[in-house]
Amino acid sequence: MKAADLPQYYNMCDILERNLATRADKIAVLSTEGEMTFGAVSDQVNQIGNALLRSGVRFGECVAILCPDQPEWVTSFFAITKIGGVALGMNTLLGAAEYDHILADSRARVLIVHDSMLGLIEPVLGNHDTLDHVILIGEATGSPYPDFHSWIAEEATTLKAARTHRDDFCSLHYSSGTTGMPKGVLHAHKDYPLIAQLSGVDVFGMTAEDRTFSVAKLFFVYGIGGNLIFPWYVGASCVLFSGAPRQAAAVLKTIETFKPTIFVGVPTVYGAIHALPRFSERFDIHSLRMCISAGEALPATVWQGWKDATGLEILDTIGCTETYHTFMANRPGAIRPGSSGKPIGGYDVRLVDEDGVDVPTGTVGNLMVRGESTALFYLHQAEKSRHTFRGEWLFTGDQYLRDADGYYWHQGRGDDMLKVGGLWVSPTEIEGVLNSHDAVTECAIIGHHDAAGLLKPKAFVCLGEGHEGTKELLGTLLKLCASHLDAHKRPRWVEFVDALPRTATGKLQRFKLRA
Ligand code: 3UK
Repeated sequence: MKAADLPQYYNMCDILERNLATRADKIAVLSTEGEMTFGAVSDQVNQIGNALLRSGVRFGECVAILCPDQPEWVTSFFAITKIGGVALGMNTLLGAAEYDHILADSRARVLIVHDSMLGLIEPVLGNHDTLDHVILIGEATGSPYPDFHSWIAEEATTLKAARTHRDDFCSLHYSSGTTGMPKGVLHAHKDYPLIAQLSGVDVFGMTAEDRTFSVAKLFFVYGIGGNLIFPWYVGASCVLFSGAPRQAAAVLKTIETFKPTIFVGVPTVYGAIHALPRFSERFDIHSLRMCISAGEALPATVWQGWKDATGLEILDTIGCTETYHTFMANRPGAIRPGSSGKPIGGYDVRLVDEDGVDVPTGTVGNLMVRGESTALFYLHQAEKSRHTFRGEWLFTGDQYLRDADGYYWHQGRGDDMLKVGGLWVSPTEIEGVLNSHDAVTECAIIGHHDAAGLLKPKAFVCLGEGHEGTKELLGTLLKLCASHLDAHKRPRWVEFVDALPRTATGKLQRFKLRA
């Protein structure tokens, strides 16, 4: 599928509305907050769209959502795009300074906020004269802000979609980098059917019979793609989970209750679930036919443990906010555990050296991606945009190695790579060795300067229950490294820690370990 196959004037609310003729009465979304049919969703989308228009939102203006994953998040998102606005699903785990930046950078006119999150953002609301309305979902008694459901109650359930060009922007996603404030990535209406077809249908084979469930939240593009856009594009239902992503037992309980067929997970959650003793006997997860992973590399040991316990093979896939979704993936029946698989249809990748020259098979290079769903720039970031968006090609910042069979192996971020004794060292390789020890649940390698000021690998190690960071265990881990790694790759320091610092979306923050 190509963008040019879409009508020139296309509004992405078609992904919802294409279901109305044939399955308006089918359940579109399930959650502990209740369920809604495609017809009911469409009615509410139209009411919200009408309320936004009445509130003065015009074409191209931004409307922000700050809310846990629940039906109102979804209906608001489609309503904003339907009237030609730009939908901003805010990360629910940020601090006031970041919300302040995002409200200023996006110039959001309306904020739709859940009562449980209001306290996070309320201190900075007064800083923005571009923000006209704050609408509250949940308990609004005594609050100065209108209640969401009263705000839409009198609105008509019909609404004509704005005549958006397929290249008009319809959503804004803030991506937390390793440094600085989050960067805004704008996606166009055309990107939605593109990713749904290229990933949802062509790679994952989703059909109307499926039911998706994601631990990656809707504000994270991996989550909204896998758990909203892909299922609705084919008429499947999605399960929304408003809980914290790392509560392994709650995730299993949700699977048992709502019986999804497709699980959209991240490596840390697969690891946390696998660490629960006899989890596959204690919880009924037989409804699952497919497990997807992304966000960071899925260690082969986690892949194998999951397969042994459940019989299911996790598909490790990689995407990024800039391409919106997946561009490389392991395909069912052709999995190389520990690899990111191969490029998917619609995307080309290259591995290049520092001068932009393609590197040969077996050599680590910088990953570049080309595909039609790629964003054009970072909002208000000319400098960073020039570095990342290089004509048709996107510079991902990832380091990869392609093997002789064409599979791609992640070697860490470009900025995480270490040069030790003049030789490249990939943190991932050392972590793989440490992770292979039974006592280790997760670990991270960073570069640390020794007394002579030379960069050497340092390990931060988390241990499973019943294990202690004794001298004996330290010796065992160092011996393990010595037997599997070249001398320059062996960690010179090992620090036992309770947890590794991670971003709201679960990515390891190596810069915090370096600090
Ligand atoms: C890293 C991976 C190794 C990699 C995302 C699937 O994660 C997503 O988007 P983000 O913008 O981060 C992108 C960066 O994350 N990464 C993601 N997946 C993997 N590294 N193996 C993987 N499987 O550094 C990449 O550049 O937050 C993931 C679909 C859509 C997405 N946006």
